[in-house]
Amino acid sequence: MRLFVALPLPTEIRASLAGLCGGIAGTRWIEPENFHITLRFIGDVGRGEADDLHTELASVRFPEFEMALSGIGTFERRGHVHMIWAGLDRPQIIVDLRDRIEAAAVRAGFQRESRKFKPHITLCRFKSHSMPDIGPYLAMNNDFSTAAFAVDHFSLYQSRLGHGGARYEVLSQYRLEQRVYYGDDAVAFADRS
Ligand code: 3AM
Repeated sequence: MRLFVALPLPTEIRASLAGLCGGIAGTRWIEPENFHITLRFIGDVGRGEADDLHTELASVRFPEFEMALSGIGTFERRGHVHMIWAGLDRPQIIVDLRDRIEAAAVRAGFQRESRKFKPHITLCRFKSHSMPDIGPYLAMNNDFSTAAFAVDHFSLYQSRLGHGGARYEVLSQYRLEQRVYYGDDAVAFADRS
């Protein structure tokens, strides 16, 4: 099983992202149902490792929060743009959540991830030999943003690689801690015990 841990995105947010997917020839855009924010790539594991990971992910405590998507950008590899992504308005909270998930993965017996974590939503990827001019696309979509939305769970995904690209299947969902609201201010978290 090829696994990863990610935040799913609401339907209306994925619809907004789908509006960004066009206008560059010769690239493969991510299918709207596949948009997500990867928190931890796990890789190929057996049932035992997956069970241990699931147990530790279920013990993660982190308060639910709100965020919006904001901006687009690129990642480069060996001097070539290799993907375009959409960004987030609160990257630090995603980094904090990913740190809890990283700790859970390490408790489950996985090696600590050494690559720097840069939260993003992949929109498309390029092959290095076919790099179109993406300047106009970036200029046109630079001010992309969405309304804020609630993040109340994260998910364990299985990636199945096929001819038409990867298909993602949710294996399990993990609820974030609910806030208790007194008036307008969230001052405590619900005790789920
Ligand atoms: O969220 P995105 O689409 O950017 O690129 C893969 C994808 O990222 C990444 O894990 C996500 C779900 O497949 N990925 C694939 N192989 C990886 C690896 N060996 C990897 N991330 C880190 N190391």
